[in-house]
Amino acid sequence: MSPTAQQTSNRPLFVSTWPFGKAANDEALKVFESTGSLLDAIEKGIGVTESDASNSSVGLGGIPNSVGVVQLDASIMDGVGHRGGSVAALEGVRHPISVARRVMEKTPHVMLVGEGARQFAIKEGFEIVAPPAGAGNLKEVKAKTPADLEGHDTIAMIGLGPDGRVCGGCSTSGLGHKLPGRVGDSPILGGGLYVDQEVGAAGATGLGENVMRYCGSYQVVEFMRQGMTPEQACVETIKRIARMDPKGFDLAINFIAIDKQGRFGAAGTGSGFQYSVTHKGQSVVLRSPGLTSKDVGPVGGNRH
Ligand code: SD4
Repeated sequence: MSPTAQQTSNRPLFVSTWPFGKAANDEALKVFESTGSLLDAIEKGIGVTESDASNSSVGLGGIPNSVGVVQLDASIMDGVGHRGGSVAALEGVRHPISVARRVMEKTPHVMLVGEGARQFAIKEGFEIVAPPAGAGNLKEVKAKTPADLEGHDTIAMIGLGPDGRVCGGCSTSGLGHKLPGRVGDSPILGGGLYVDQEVGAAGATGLGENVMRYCGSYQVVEFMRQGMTPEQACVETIKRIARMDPKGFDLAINFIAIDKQGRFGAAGTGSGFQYSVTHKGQSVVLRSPGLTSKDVGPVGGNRH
């Protein structure tokens, strides 16, 4: 079946955010074919985006915060065992997704932040790299504020294996010009990523503040548990958030989702967004439905 039918019986299946997710998915498929590990596939696939110096919103090439420092957020989840790991505000590491995986696999914890995450990475043998030249151009950076919301394009990747295993990962440098220490939705399990071995998985990209206040990815998975298709679940999650949020549909949020039957889908605010779908023999970039105020009744916040 073609991916445009929003369902495939081909496994593994990888779905990720944005057109740049296609190269990441392609690598994930390659890694799966050589290792048979869905977690390796997700980690190495996301690693491609993290290494892409031209990507200004993932990895060390990302836009720095308001004091000129790149702080990275990442998370990973394995449906089997319902395991998760994440890092936030991590500095100087090329592959935060790999550190998140180590947190999951080698510590009794789920999340490490800031200097603690960096020290853990060092202990685990990760190289600490100096920021790229120009990253700390304070004059230029200080002229902006977090409200400029520049450069927010995270990679979230979710995958379904031939044995029904569901895994996912997420990595970002977050909002450009954010306040130091700001953590977005991407490393928050249930926010920017959620995996449920009984149901499927979801991931988010966009303005994290508008995702994490609503446990967005968790909500998408819960809607799928209630019987919605992945696309319906993404759409209904955005509608629900827009109904409650004072900003209505002016949210800049997007979701991707897969379920255990190999159905997949996405939705975003405004004109929607592009996402990538890959399985053996096919790797495509699709456009999600977009949602605006005409798609739902009154929006803009709960009233008493
Ligand atoms: C964040 N959600 O830190 C991330 C950024 C992002 O598309 O996804 N941008 O808020």
